[in-house]
Amino acid sequence: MAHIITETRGFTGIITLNHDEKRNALSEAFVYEIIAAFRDFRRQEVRAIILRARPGARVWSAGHDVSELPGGKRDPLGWNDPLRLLIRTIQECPAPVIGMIEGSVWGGACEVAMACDILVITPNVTFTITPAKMGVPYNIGGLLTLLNMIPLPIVKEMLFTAQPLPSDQAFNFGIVNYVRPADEIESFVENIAAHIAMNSPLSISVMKNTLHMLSSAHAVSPELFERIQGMRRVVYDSEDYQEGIRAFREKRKPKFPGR
Ligand code: KFV
Ligand code: KFV
Repeated sequence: MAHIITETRGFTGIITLNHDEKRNALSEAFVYEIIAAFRDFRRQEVRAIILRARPGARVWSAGHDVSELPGGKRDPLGWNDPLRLLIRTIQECPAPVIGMIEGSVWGGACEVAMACDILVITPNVTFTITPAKMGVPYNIGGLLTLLNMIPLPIVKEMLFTAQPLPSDQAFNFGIVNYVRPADEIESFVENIAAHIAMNSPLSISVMKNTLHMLSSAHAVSPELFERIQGMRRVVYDSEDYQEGIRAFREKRKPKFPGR
């Protein structure tokens, strides 16, 4: 059964995450559905895409499907992990993606939001980035997605405390474009999409692509890359990682030994 709803309005494609029972957790199957919708919209040459949850959703997305994270001794966020595929799909989509967000956003779903080109949120939105609650070493590209949107001291606080960042702070830090009440957000976002659709899609897609290439143009030497991967490996091989995943499954607070 499909867990997303897609719709085209004029030149705008709308993807609505619709898997409330699992709080829109990003399982592989769910992510593949979303990616397929992006592919269809590309074929239809839509000029803007709105990525949203159902009206009134308390959780926009609960992030990575924790039940699908490996048990250990393997990179939990490798190149072809569903979360990585979804992030690249949004970044490589020629049309601007507007994240329309209501409710709480967790873990990898924060990165999905930060990969969007424009963010409009309701006042009840919180962003909570949780790998440290799970003993997960977030991946390099993923940290860069966050760093490109969130000022360094703020992203550090979010990563280290795993506490929610409320909407007003997200707005004040320039992380989101607008905060709008739930009953206005839809027409507000559709208006932005309509403005985009009136402009040249060729000009827009090249500028989007170029901005992405420029913002990800960090030179990392092979040695530095291997060093970071080596540090990450210590974490996903650790007892902390095992404990983090186990605690989540057992619905209890983790007790990290720190090794
Ligand atoms: N993965 C897998 N299943 C999840 C899930 C997740 N991230 N979040 C929720 N579910 C399932 C949950 O197990 C339950 O299934 C159902 O969704 C409803 O969740 O079969 P079940 O038992 O019915 P509840 O009952 O927890 O819902 P609620 O009381 O409304 O709380 C919502 C929420 C979002 C606050 C809570 O589900 C929650 O804390 N979820 C985990 C949020 C989180 O820490 N996400 C980060 C995942 S790790 C990650 O993204 C990454 C990349 N990383 O590096 O850490
Ligand atoms: N280039 C050439 N001529 C221009 C011009 C421009 N950007 N902007 C105004 N003019 C001329 C206009 O053709 C007219 O000449 C006179 O200035 C007064 O303009 O020989 P004419 O017909 O008397 P009006 O009548 O349009 O003045 P007004 O009604 O006061 O409106 C002002 C304004 C600024 C709102 C309007 O002129 C306008 O929309 N201009 C174009 C603004 C714009 O889109 N600029 C971006 C250009 S493209 C660009 O900069 C880049 C680098 N890019 O990549 O896209």
